[in-house]
Amino acid sequence: MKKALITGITGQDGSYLAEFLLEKGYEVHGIKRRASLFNTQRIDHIYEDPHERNPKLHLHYGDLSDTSNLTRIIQEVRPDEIYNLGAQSHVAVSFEAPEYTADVDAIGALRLLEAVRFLGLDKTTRFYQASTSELYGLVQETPQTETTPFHPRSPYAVAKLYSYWITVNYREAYGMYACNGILFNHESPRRGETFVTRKITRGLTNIVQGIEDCLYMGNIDALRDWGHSKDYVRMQWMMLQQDEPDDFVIATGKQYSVREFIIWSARELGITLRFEGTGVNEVGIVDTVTGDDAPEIKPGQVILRIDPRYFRPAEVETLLGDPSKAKAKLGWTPEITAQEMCAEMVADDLKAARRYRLLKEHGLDLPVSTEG
Ligand code: NDP
Ligand code: GDR
Repeated sequence: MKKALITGITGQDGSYLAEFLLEKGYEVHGIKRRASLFNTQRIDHIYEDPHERNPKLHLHYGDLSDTSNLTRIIQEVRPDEIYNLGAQSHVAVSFEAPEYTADVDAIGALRLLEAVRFLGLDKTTRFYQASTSELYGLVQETPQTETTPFHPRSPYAVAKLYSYWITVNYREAYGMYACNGILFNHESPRRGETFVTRKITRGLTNIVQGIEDCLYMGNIDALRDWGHSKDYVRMQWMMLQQDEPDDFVIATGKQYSVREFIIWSARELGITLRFEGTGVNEVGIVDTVTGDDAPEIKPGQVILRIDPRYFRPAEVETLLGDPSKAKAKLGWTPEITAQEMCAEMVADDLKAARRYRLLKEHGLDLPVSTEG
C-alpha cells in the first residue's frame, strides 16, 4: 500500500486529494495546524477514529514553519509521495503578512525537500509542489505555457517563485523526483470564502435570502482561467506517476472576467443584472427577477458596489493557461466547465443560506461574516 503525506490537507485541494488517494487505496497522512477552533470541516466526512482497526487516514499536528516537526513526521511516515499544498494562499493577505507568507510558502517547501534529503529518502520519496499561475503576474505572453517567463506581482507570488525554483533545484542537484504543477485558479463549493468566486456565490445567495444587502467587490474586470479543484487534484497525482519528473501547466485554456462570473451566478438565481457607472462608482442593479430563488429581490435594487479596499497594491489583470503539454504527455483534460462549476457552487451556497435563514426565523441569531 502506497503512503502519501499531504501538507494543507484541511484546505480545498487537500480535502479533494485526500478523498482521491483514499479511493486509490493509499494510506493518507495529513498535516493539520493546531487552531483554537475545529479546522477540519472539509475532511470530517473521511475522518476515521484512530481507535478503529487499520485506519487509512492519519492526521499529524504540524506547521510548515517548523523544521523539526516536519522532519519528524516524514521520518515516522516515510511517505512514497509528498504533496506540498500547505500555504498562506491568499494573494491580497500576502501584502499584509509578507514575511509570514515567505516563511511558509517559500521556506516551507525547502524544509520538506531538505528533510527528505537529510533522511536519505531522496531516491524513494516523490515530491509535488503546488506552484501557481501567479508566477506569471505581469504576463509576458498569452496563453502562458511552461516556458513563459515569470514576473510575480505579490509577496505570495514571489514566495511561490522560490518554492518553484527550489523544487527544480533539488531535482537537478540531487536527482530527486520533484515536480511543479503550475496550476491556474481552481474553485469548488469547498473554496475558501474570501476568494473571489466563493465570495460571489456566497454573497449573492445570502442577498437573495435576505441575510446580506450588498456585495462589495474589487477589480471585477480581472480575467482568470477557472477550473474545478476535483479535476486539478487528479492531475497532481498523475504528475507523480510518470517515469521522469517534470513541470506542467494545469489550466482549462478558457478565460472569463470576474464580472462574467457575477453575471452567471446571478442568472443561476433567476436574476439579470445591469451595471451602471464607472470605476469605483460602478454599481450592479437588478434588472429582472424570475423563479422562486430570490424572494427578497426587486428590480431596481442595487446589490453590488465597488469597494477600493479590495483593490490590490499590484494586480494580476489577466491569466490564461495553455494545458497542451499536460494533455499530450499525461492525457489530462479538465472535465468540468467554469459555468458548471459556478452552478454547483451557487446551488451549494443557496442550500446553506436557506438553512441559515430558517434557523434565524426560529430565533437563532447567528453572526454572518462578510469579509472578502
Ligand atoms: P487553501 O487556502 O484552501 O488551503 C491551504 C492549506 O494550507 C490549509 O490546509 C491551511 O491550513 C494550510 N496551511 C496554511 N498555513 C500553513 C502553515 N503555516 N503550516 C501548515 N499548513 C498551513 O488553498 P487551496 O487548497 O486552494 O490551494 C492549495 C495549494 O495550491 C496552496 O499552496 C495554494 O497556494 C496553491 N494554489 C492554489 C490555487 C487555487 O486556485 N486554489 C492555484 C494555484 C496554486 P488551515 O486549514 O489550518 O488554514
Ligand atoms: P487569485 O484569486 O488572487 O487569482 O489567487 P482571487 O479569487 O482572490 O482573485 C481573483 C481576481 O479577482 C479579483 N477580485 C477580487 N478578489 C477577491 N478575493 N475579493 C474581491 O472582492 C475581489 N474583487 C475582484 C482579484 O483582484 C483578482 O484579480 C488564487 C489563489 O488561490 C492563489 O493561491 C492561487 O495561486 C491563484 O489563485 C492561482
